[in-house]
Amino acid sequence: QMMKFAWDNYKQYALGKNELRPLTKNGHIGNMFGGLRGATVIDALDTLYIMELEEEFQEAKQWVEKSFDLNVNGEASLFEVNIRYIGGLLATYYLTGEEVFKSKALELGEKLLPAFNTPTGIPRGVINLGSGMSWSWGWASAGSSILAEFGTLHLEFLHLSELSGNPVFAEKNIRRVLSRVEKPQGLYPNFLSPVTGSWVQHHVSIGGLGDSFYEYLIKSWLMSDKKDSEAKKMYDDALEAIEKHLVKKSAGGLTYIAEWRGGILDHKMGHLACFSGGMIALGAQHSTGDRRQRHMELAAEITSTCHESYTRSDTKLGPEAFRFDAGSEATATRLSERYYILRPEVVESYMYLWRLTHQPKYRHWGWEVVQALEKHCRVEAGFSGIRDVYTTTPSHDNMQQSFFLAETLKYLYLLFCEDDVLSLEDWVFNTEAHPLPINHTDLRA
Ligand code: DMJ
Repeated sequence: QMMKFAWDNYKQYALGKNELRPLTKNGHIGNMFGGLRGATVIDALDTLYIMELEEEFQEAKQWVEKSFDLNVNGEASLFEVNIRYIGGLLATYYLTGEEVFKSKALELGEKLLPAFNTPTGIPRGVINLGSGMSWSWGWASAGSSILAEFGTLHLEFLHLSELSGNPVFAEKNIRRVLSRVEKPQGLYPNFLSPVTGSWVQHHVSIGGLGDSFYEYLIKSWLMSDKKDSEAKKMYDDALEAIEKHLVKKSAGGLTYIAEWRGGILDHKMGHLACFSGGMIALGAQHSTGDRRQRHMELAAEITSTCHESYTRSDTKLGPEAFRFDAGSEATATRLSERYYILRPEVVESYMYLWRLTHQPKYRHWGWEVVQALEKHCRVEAGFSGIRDVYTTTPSHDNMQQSFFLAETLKYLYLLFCEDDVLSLEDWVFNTEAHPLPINHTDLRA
């Protein structure tokens, strides 16, 4: 019902725009997708399909067939177009077998390739989908590319090669550069020059700017049916460095993953970093002995800390970032970090931890989120983010993010489904929660 409500309102007031503005009842286009439209349609497709909202799925599909225009000109984020559009189209193709989704994914994939024309082959972050010109984000120091952006392409690109028979996508491999460059204390900083292949700044984070790079290492290995041992080793080594240098316990006994700035720890976790509970639990399934137990404990502790960040607020939704310094324990200390924009990472970890442990607390925690969303984020025409999780006086941000339909609602749904709905044995979720099939080589033989 939440998904239907979110979709119906988007359809009524914003179909063809990128997101719904649920207070003003109109659409938002934004500047991340380079003139592409319908981000919410593409992000919602597989969720509608999985939830068996058939009529709504047909509405979305019709929009793709009739109105989704790829001949656009504008500055797009390579990362966002890949995870939302290519990921959404690929997943829907694999779920339905309908050609239109495959052909649009391949056509769009081709348009992203010029971003890789750099001296190192590390792509730049922004591309004009019409001219193929690419450049770095103005805010990224010294023309650098971002770890979580160039490190979050591989899953989709492997499928583009598999479906097209053209190896060019799979060959866009960033690991050649990453394996050569020296990693401070074994950690991967977030900013790398696509020209020289060296780090531009020593900021390390498992949250924003770093997050999905780690996720795509372990998921690349899983998606390859455990053949891509290079990815597994890089993941294992990175996690070991993170455990050694970034995992901390607060005075009140909460485990968290700090950020690192040139050797100095920033005792802060972003909401984005809360996906890591799920990732570490998923990876732990494939370790043995002590290591498996240690990683399952770490995953459960981080997920519990993220739950604390929700329960310590008045709305029972968590802030954008929370801190563990100057007496704070999993609470936001800055006004600018008190907002919640319908992000999925905490329920994502609940879903993985539920599926991997079957401890009922994860479903209880997920249900708390459902109730809080209904109470504080549902408005007359959709769901909206809120500006301050620490007050129940509503201040909505007037934005229904497309990832709310792609991820937050999908993970909540999967949390309450049987384990064989999109089984973790057969699917990996891209970082926008679009399911991609695992390449089970034994079945193919
Ligand atoms: C999503 O687009 C993806 O989950 C991405 O990896 C991080 N940010 C948003 C959701 O918070």
